[in-house]
Amino acid sequence: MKEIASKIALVSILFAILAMPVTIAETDNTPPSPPPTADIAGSVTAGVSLATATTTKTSTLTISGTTEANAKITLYVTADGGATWAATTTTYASSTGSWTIANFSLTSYAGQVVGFAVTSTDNAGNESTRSLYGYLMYDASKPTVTITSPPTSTTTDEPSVTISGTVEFDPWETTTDITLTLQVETASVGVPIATDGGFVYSVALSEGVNTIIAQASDSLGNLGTPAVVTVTRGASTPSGASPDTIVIIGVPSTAAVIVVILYVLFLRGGRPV
Ligand SMILES: [Ca+2]
Repeated sequence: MKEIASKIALVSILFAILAMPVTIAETDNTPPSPPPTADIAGSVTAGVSLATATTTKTSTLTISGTTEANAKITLYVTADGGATWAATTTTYASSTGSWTIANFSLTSYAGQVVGFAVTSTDNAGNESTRSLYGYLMYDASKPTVTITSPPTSTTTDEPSVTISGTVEFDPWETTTDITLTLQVETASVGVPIATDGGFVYSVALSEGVNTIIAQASDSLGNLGTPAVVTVTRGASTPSGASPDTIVIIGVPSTAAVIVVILYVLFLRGGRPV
């Protein structure tokens, strides 16, 4: 009897255990919505696609937006047109859902078109899909001008000198992005650049020392270091010529040649040249 009573007690305990309420924790596997694209704003304007990427010489990006309260925001960067995305920095949204990633440095991406996107991650670790901000390129490099001829400290009796040289610019730039200026004393002129970066231009000389400065900038205003040569014109002005007008001249046009001939005829009082 005692054995039967023990078995009954054991069975009762088992039933009691089975009758206990069981609590199973629910797992949150649902990722949050991605940060709304329309709410994302950046300190540097970005193009919405790779083809429309903007260019900037500002070295940092501040980006902000909204998401669900207290969620983690991760900034992703692609440098291969969106094929791969790398998580970079993170921040947390406020209790109202606003977030800001301030002064993200662009210097390590100089010269590359990079895309930016953000995700939202909830407290359970579920990460949303990416919301694209856009594409941009950081360009802080300046064009470089070299005057190859004449050498500095040149002396000449000629009333003008031909300046030749080269401009080096970034691979993503074309000559239309570059502005080249030649300055002789106080007069300056824009000079066309060949597709290979070369330039040839003739400038008039005053008597004495002429300081000639070549300087180039890109479309963002990155201004290169000036190249400088001095050319000294000797005092051998032919009698009758007028040396007091200093102008920058380019390749003479037919009209300019006609004007000069008429001027010489005028000086000679109509006598044959
Ligand atoms: Ca540049």
